[in-house]
Amino acid sequence: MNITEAKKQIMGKLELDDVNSGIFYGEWAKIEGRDTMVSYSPIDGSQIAEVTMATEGDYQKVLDRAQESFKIWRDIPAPQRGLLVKEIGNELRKYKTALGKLVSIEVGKTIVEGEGEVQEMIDIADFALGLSRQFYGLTIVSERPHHRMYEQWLPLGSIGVITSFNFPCAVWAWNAMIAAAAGDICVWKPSSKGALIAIATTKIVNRVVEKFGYPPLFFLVVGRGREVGEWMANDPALPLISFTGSIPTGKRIAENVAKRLGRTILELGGNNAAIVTDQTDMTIALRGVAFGALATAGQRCTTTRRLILHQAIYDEFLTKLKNIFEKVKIGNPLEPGVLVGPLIDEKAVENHLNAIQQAIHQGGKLIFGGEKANIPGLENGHYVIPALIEANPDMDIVKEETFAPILYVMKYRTIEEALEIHNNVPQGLSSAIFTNNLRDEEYFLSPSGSDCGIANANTSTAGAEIGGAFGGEKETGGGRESGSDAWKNYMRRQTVTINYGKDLPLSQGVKFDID
Ligand code: UN1
Repeated sequence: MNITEAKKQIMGKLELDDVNSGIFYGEWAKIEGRDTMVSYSPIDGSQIAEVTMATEGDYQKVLDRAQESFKIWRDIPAPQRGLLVKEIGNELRKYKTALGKLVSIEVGKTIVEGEGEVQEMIDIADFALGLSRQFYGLTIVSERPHHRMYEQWLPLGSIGVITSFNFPCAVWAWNAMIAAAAGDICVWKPSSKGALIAIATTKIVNRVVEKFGYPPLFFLVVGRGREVGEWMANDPALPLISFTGSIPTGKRIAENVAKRLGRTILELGGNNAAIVTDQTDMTIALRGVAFGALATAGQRCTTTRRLILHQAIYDEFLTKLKNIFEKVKIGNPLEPGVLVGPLIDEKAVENHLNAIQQAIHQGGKLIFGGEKANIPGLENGHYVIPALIEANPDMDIVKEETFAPILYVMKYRTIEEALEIHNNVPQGLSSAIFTNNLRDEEYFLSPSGSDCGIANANTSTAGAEIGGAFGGEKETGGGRESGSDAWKNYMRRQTVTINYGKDLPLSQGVKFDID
């Protein structure tokens, strides 16, 4: 299917025009008088539509309205807030195909991955509904007679969510659905590469908010990253900034937010490795590594970028993996059967080519792919052939995250050595071991094992479920989003002490007799 045809199917359904407002402050800001940006499809380089960008005045209006909404929303009981989130999940179910296709058109994911993205939003809405009845706090015994202590969790405020192009709406939903159940208001700055997806998503969710008669809860500010990102990071009206993106930008945001003592959730780069031991189910390991390295054309934070193979299976595994790389279908992600779509833009293609050059220069051996891919009829798209490179763990390029399908392959002898190689990078997001050997698996999960936020056995580094807390250590930033108790980031904890006695005993036995 070509883009024109795909566009025809969905633009009307998603209420998108040739020129769209990128600013939602309770109503959509007018198109007139604002700069626009063009959204191009990485599939064929064609223009999809234009989007207006926010001025500083627009941003201020968003923040003012968000504060007004918060005053109402924070007092709605959490289980009722959950019912809104539930309905948003149901509405998204109706748009799974259309929004999923827009994800394919605007950021180049395959059709199944585009729909998977929307499924992730639906899943987190279900999760947040359940959570809305479970914002539990502890009760604490008091050292004083006739005193009671407990913890309660209260809404935090308006929160800023800055998302990346590669999960253009799912990562927003991880934040927004939990934040909404928690009683917060969400101000979203999407990647300009995924602006239309953000607009379509905001339209879908706001229809539900309006139907319930609530004030606007999900605001949108499309604009230049440098500008809007800085406004948000420096704004004390946003007690929390959740940022997904590169390590350098994350560091800048974190610094600015820290200057005003705000909170951050950072989900920055990953440089994830899979270890394959000598006792492995080859079929599972090959599938897991291929999916991890190739899905989303290597543009996931969780992409498998390093493969650490036991010497006994090294040659066999690599030959089989090379076969898969050779056969994998690269091309138009709207076509069924295609597994690797385009990179997001020409800069990403350059980064891919440069990283491979550097790897070779630093002593790596290119054993497959790496060049630009020419897809007939899609000459202006941004396609590359995934690369397999035999590398040495000390090469500088192996320690960097290149957002492209490049897999560095390394050899190990003992499990201890494998983990040393594994942990020898600045990032710490996801990791995997493929093994049937219990001792190797347990070593991988022990304190001497993987230093990542996510550690998987016999499944890929990529493709996490929303139920677990998602995020990583070291330069990945330490943030946790989506499942488990990540909701605590979006609320403020209050420790409460109640005296129901007829006296005022003080803690630590302190006496303060005023008569
Ligand atoms: C990301 O790349 O920022 O685990 C998120 C995965 C997806 C999320 C990735 N569920 O691969």
